[in-house]
This record gives sequence, C-alpha cells and structure tokens, in this order.
Amino acid sequence: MQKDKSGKIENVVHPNEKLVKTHCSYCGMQCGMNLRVNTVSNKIVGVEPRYDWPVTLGKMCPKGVTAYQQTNHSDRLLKPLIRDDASLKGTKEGFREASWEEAYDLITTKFKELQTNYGKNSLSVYSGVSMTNEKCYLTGKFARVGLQTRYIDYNGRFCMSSAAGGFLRSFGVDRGSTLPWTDIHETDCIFMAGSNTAECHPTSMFRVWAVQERGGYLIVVDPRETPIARRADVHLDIKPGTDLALANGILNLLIQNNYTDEHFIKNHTNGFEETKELVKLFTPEYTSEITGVDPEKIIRAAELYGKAPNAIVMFARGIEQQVKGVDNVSGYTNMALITGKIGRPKSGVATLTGQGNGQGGREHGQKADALPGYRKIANPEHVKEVSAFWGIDPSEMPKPGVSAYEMFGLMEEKTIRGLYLLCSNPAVSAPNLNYVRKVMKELDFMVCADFYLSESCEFADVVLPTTTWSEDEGTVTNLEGRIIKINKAQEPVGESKPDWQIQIELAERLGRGKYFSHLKTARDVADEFRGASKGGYADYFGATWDKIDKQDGVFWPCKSEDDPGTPHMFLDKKFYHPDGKAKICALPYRPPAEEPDEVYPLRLTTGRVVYHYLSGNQTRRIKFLNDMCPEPYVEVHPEKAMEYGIEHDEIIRLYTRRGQAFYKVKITEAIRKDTVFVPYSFGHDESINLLTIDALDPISRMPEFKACAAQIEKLEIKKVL
Ligand SMILES: Nc1nc2c(c(=O)[nH]1)N[C@H]1C(S)=C(S)[C@@H](COP(=O)(O)OP(=O)(O)OC[C@H]3O[C@@H](n4cnc5c(=O)[nH]c(N)nc54)[C@H](O)[C@@H]3O)O[C@H]1N2
Ligand SMILES: Nc1nc2c(c(=O)[nH]1)N[C@H]1C(S)=C(S)[C@@H](COP(=O)(O)OP(=O)(O)OC[C@H]3O[C@@H](n4cnc5c(=O)[nH]c(N)nc54)[C@H](O)[C@@H]3O)O[C@H]1N2
Ligand code: SF4
Ligand SMILES: [Mo]
Repeated sequence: MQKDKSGKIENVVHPNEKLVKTHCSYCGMQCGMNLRVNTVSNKIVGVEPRYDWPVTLGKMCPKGVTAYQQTNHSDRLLKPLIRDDASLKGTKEGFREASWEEAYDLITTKFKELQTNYGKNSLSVYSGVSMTNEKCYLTGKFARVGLQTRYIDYNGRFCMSSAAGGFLRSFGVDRGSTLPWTDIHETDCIFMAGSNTAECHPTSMFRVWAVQERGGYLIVVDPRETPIARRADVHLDIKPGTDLALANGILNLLIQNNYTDEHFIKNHTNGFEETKELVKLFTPEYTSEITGVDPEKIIRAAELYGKAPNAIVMFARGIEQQVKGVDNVSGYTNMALITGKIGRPKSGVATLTGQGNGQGGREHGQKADALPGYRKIANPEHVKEVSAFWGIDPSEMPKPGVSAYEMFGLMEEKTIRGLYLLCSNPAVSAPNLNYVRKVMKELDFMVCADFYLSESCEFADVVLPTTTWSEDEGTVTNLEGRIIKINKAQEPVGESKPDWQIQIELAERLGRGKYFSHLKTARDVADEFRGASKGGYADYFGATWDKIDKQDGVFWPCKSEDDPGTPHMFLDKKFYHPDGKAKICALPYRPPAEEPDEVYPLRLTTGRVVYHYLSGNQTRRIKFLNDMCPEPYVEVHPEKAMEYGIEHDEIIRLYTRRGQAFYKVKITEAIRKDTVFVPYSFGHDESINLLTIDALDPISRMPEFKACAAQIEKLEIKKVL
C-alpha cells in the first residue's frame, strides 16, 4: 500500500506481478480485493485489499486475506473421479482418476437409464450460491431444459429463504437490503437481530461502530454476548426461538408510545389495525416471560428505535433459521413499516445475506418454484415468457419441485434416484444428518461437482473437478443487491472446468445440445442470462459488464442500457404488491418446534465462527484458519457447567432426540444459562447437524437450525478426541 500526492491510498504493484481486480470468494459482503498474479508463472501468489471499493474501503477479514490460497492448494481435484466399489460409498476410498470422456459417458448412460426406467423426474439437481449469477442461471436451465426434471433446489433454502419469504410478503419483492451499505454509518440507530456481524460480516463493523461514535445507538438481539452485542447500547439476550414475541412486544410499545407514522401507515401500508390489536397482548412483562429478556431492556430498545430520526432494522440467520423464520422477518420488518422508517436514505430494512451470491443465486431459477428474473413456475404467464426465451414449448416446462431438505424425503421413497450435486456440502450442512447421510448413500447414482473432495463427494459415484472463483469470470450480487464483477486471475488448475462448461457438455451428450451449444464463453452465458431476467422484477438486463465496471457495480432492478440501477428501494413509496402498498403483518406467536423438557432441558443453537466458512470444506484446508480454530466446541455458561460438574476443555457427550456428538466444553459467560452453542463447520462425527432438528418453516421450508432441545452428559471415563 502507498499514498499518492493527495493522500489517497493506492495498491503497490510488485515487480513481475499484476493485480486482478475482483471480490472475495466467501460471504455476501463480497469485499473488494486484488489478486496478485505472478506474470512469469501466471499463478496467483497473494492478495491486496481494494481501497477503492466503496463498500469495504480496503477492509478484509481473516478468511478473505487467505482466500487466494485455495486456488493452487495441494488438495485440489485435478481430474474426474469414478467410484468402482459401491460398497465404499460414504467414505473417501474407492475412487480412481478418469478422463472427462469416461466420466461424461458414465453419467450420460446412468442418467438416461434412470430416466428411461423411472421417468424424467427421477433425476434431481442440488445446487449452491457460491457461484456466479451466470452459473446459477445455467444450473436452472440445465435442470429444466437439459435434464427436463422438476426437482431442482439449492442451499439457499438453509440460508436466505426465510428472508425471501418475509420480504415477499411484506414488500412484494425480495431484495435483501432496501438501501446501500454506504448509508449504514450515517443512520441514527441500528436494530440488529440474530446476526453475529463482527464474525460473519466483519467488514460491516466500521460502519456500525461509526453510528455509535456519532452519538447514535446500537441494539442487538442474540442469546449470546457476541462481539457486537458486547458493545451494544442494549443487548436483548433472548431465548432461542422466541423472536416473534419480542418483535410483537416492541411493536406494541412503538404503538402505545406514539412512535408511529400515521401518514405513512394510511397511504402506504395495509394491515395496521389487525396488527395493533394482536400486539396489545405483548406487554413488556408478557414478552419478557416468553423471551427471557428483562422488560426494562425491551422498553429501552423500543424507545431508542422509536426516537431515532433514521434507523435501520437488520437481521440474519439467528431469526431466520426457525420454524417461524418468515414470520420473524415480517415481524421485525413491521417496525420499519409502522414508523415509516423505510423508503428513504439512511432508513430501511436489511438482511445480512450469507453466501457470496446469496442474493443473485435466488433470483434466477435455481429455486424449486422460480424461473429467471424471480419469475414463478406456478404462473402460466411467466412460464410462457421463459419458455419462449429458451425455445421450448410451455408444456415442456417442468412443474415446481420441492425444497432442498424435502428432496431427501423423495430420495428415501425412491421418487428421486439420481442426484447432480454442485456447490454444496449437505453431508455437513443439512439438518438431521444421520438421516440425510443414509439417504445419500442409498441413491442409485450421484454426481458431485466440487474443487476439493468434500464430505458429500464421499457419497458420489462420480466426482467432477470444478474451478474456483478465481479461475473464471462472471457476476455476483452482493448483500446490498449490487451486481459486481468477478474476474479471472489464473487458468484452471489441472483438468478442472467451470460448472457452466460442464453442464453444456453434459447437455450436449444428453441430446439437448441445441439449447446450450451456442454458449461458448462465460460472457455468452452472461448475455443470455441478462436477457432471461428482462421483464422479471429482478431485472438485470441493463447491468452490462461495462456498466458494472464504470459504476462500481449496478443495483437491480436495472432495466435498460441507460438505467443506472436502483441503490435505494421504495424512494417513491411504491411497494411491489398490486396496490403499491406494503403489508404490516399480524403474526400470532408460536413456540419453536421442540421446547426443552425434563429429558432434554437445554436449548441448543448453532452457527459460525470467524475462521470458518459454512461446512468448512474450503476453510479447514487453509493452515492459518485451521490453526486458529482446529475443532468444534460447545459453549456453556459457568453456572450450567457447575451444575453438570464439567470443566473447561473437558470432553462431554451432547445429545438430542436425533443424534449425539462429543465436544470440548468452552465455559463462557457470553451465553444464556439455558442455552448451549456449537459452530457447525466441521465434518463426519464432529458435525453438530447430527443433532439438529429437521422441522421446517411452513412458507420458506427453512430448517430450524437455531433451536432444539438438548442434553449434556458428563463422561465417567475421560475421552480424548
Ligand atoms: N465467519 C463466517 N462468516 C460467514 C459465514 C461463515 O460460515 N463463517 N457464512 C455466511 C453465511 S452463508 C451466512 S448465512 C451468514 C450467517 O451470519 P449470522 O446469521 O450472523 O451467523 P450465525 O452464527 O448463523 O447466527 C447469528 C447469531 O444468531 C444467534 N442466535 C441463535 N439463536 C437465535 C435466536 O433464536 N434469536 C436470535 N435473535 N438470535 C439467535 C447466534 O447466537 C449467533 O450469534 O454468515 C456469512 N458469513
Ligand atoms: N447447524 C447449522 N447448519 C447450517 C447452518 C447453521 O447456521 N447451523 N447454516 C446453513 C446455511 S446459512 C448455509 S448457507 C448452508 C451452507 O452449507 P453448504 O451448502 O454445504 O455450503 P458450503 O460449505 O459452502 O458448500 C459448498 C461446497 O461447494 C464447493 N464450492 C464452492 N464454490 C464452488 C463452485 O463455484 N462450484 C462448485 N461446483 N463447487 C463449489 C465448496 O468446496 C464446498 O464443498 O449451511 C446451512 N447449515
Ligand atoms: S467479510 Fe466476507 S467477503 Fe469480506 S473478506 Fe471476509 S469472508 Fe470475504
Ligand atoms: Mo448461509
């Protein structure tokens, strides 16, 4: 780093190196980075932050600064793998290297065989959103036009689907943030629920701290005293799974104390009166009874939010991964709608989108019910539009499928017999893993595309080596709704290929080449993809790569070449429901699917640590990150530890109705006494998802990762892990 004459920070370019402008491979922040590429070896050798990237201004977290080490890592899959010995399914053993031709031949034969014997819908696609928009779009087309199956869904079901459901209900549109991140530090109050922001979106923190430094306020809702909770003005230390009661309690106080915006409510919303009636029940005392939060704190939080001239309601998986995740989202969104703190700069609502392309990846047809541009398969007009674009007859468009977790149910009953898994590691990340692993093992035929041999690859018959984000180009939509450009820094390692290329080559072999063969480059896919989104409400048509480059990204909707995009949503106070009004939702409280009882008296919640990413398949291979956090642990409050007679670092058995695992105890005051927490980024016997519950939200079909009943057993004979 160096400063130019005006004091602006600039990146240094080292001799024999070039910098390739791109973004981090991991979370929805998509921090700006330059990959350093040696111009002699043409290999990635390091990283420098991008000081000129307006969202993150040169900031990066420990995962980001080591992300470049993925590309040339010795664990990279260099050639396709074929399993000859089916009895070894579920282990790393029994694979041999093969050529692409052999792998394609086997996949084509098996897929055709299954579809001939059991129908088109016997195949399924399970995808992820660490991929570019172009790849996500093509995966949807590959499933519906290439494989002609209705069964496609993706890992956003475990991640963003409750936020999506809540926003669709409240606003009629699902863009994760109603305002750009560059507004955050200028607001007067942040209400942050169920987000461990400092560990999961660390490069947002300078904007959050700036609010407090300017005299504004920070309210945090979390059962744990996370780093952001520690510095909050009010920390509402909630019992896991009870957010809806808290949201209703706060709404009641906002109404009783006249913090409402009558004009906004009357002209731009529906549903206020019913909601007002419903939340009357939620006095501070009653709310406290359900949530375990001190009533005084609830009153203080409502007052701070109510009084703030501008405020932003933010949330993440803590409130969304519940059986009432959609209701929680609408419940907290109600706060902004009744106070009119939305549809203007510095005020609004935002979910902290999880994966790198968690936003874009849910808009372009990888969801069981969706087509490009966020169109709906259940809508005949939408089917007509997309069919015409793809050149198929509307009658050929498969019907809506089922959600990611529900696909395992169909696999168990043999409705689905074949799986093409890409960009996800459900053998670690799905709930109730004993069941999921058993079902994956029993599949007739499974393909897994990844760049490392993940725990899920262990169940595959064929493993296909894909490229990392640094070996291909395309666009990603960050947590603001800003479409940004990922650039290629290096040629693919070994024989790995980008996912889009693999799908085109497979479609050709399956006899569906006429719908795919015109696509030769990532740019061709990008141009088709922009066209496919045109006219949908997630319209990317005007977001050309040139414009993205010139404008530091383009916020959707962006409908035409001369449309600059939409950083702030609803500035015209027009919501996307047919009458242009937002919906204030009256939402009765209901408890989590499983409440603690005598046998399972603890509340188990799960989540993340700063050093690992999701299932950990990428970050557990990076030495620095693994050194910092080599194994999972269970957080227990000191009083609870005393009750069980267990000590720090002692290994205990943690169990629920579904499974068990052994963890080291981490005694910490930064958790509620009735709650235990385990990070989920670890495989095999260490996976906390062996214990989690598979209860789903009725609307989003999101599993309740954040709350179930558990028990600890102190081991008589000390165990060494
Ligand atoms: N370091 C790191 N960063 C990441 C990721 C990662 O794996 N590692 N993953 C990315 C992805 S895909 C995602 S989805 C995001 C997730 O980002 P977050 O949602 O911030 O992460 P989590 O740890 O899942 O959960 C957040 C918090 O919810 C709290 N919580 C648990 N139960 C409840 C509850 O009932 N109510 C409330 N209010 N809070 C509760 C937990 O104590 C936890 O502190 O992070 C992204 N960033
Ligand atoms: N208990 C518990 N479980 C959870 C959660 C929780 O909070 N608690 N959170 C849930 C959430 S929010 C999420 S997002 C899920 C995520 O869970 P997963 O979907 O399993 O996420 P990843 O670990 O990112 O898996 C992505 C896999 O694809 C590979 N990969 C990365 N990029 C590409 C690519 O471009 N192409 C291909 N083909 N492969 C690629 C990676 O190496 C990795 O093996 O976990 C969910 N599970
Ligand atoms: S905050 Fe997210 S995008 Fe930024 S460096 Fe860390 S993991 Fe990467
Ligand atoms: Mo996520």
